[in-house]
Amino acid sequence: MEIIIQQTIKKMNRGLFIALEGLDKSGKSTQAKLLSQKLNAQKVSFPDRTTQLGVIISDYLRGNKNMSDEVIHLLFSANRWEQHTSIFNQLQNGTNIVSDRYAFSGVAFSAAKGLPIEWCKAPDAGLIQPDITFYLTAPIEELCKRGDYGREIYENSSFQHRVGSFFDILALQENFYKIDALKSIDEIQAEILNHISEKLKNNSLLQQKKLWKQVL
Ligand code: Z5A
Ligand code: MG
Repeated sequence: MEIIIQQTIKKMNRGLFIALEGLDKSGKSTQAKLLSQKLNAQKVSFPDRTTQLGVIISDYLRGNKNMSDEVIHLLFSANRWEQHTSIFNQLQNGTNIVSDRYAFSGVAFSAAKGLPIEWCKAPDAGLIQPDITFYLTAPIEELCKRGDYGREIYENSSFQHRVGSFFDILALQENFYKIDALKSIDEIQAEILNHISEKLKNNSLLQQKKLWKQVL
């Protein structure tokens, strides 16, 4: 199936931009890695901890740096703008991009702290809008059991519930494709590829769009 997808994307004259969003430990990074291999895509991750801003963000997430909710929100957004031109150019050159988290994480996490949703969206308005966004979700009580849960400051269950409710709101507003994160890794990957293939059958992906231009 991935070969048919790649051939269809080639006819679009630009790359496809896919974002993976969702709750902590829902398997975004696992799926992003597999999908980027299958679609011969460039993988990007947010936060991008490799830049100077990313190092500050990483210190904050590990509890080593205090910052106001507004300042850390703007840093997360700036960390995406750092990659904007590179993502834009790669898409124009026909390279597919798979993004492990994107601006929707920014909104869900900061809104969960009490910042207004429209305020949270504003600094990311004008970034490239993903063509398809997958939303991996499952009961937090199940996801807590996975991997190294609890290492970073946001990984506690009451905060994650609030984050989840804002992801649910965004899922409706932004037309995310929702995936049950408790399925097996292979089942989820197959569902993702299937949905991409279905989306490519209509013309809705022809125009590259920008995020939230209307909020400015
Ligand atoms: N944040 C923010 O506040 N504002 C922003 O703008 C952005 C982010 C962009 C760090 O993100 C934090 O930054 C994050 C949001 C906030 N908050 N927290 N906490 P991060 O992306 O760097 O976080 P992470 O450490 O990579 O965790 P994660 O992304 O939440 O995990 P994941 O990528 O979704 O899951 P995974 O690493 O692929 O898998 C987790 C474990 O589950 C691992 O052991 C896998 O082998 C296992 N796994 C994966 N899939 C499955 C299935 N299907 N079944 C069973 N087990 C599985
Ligand atoms: Mg991850």
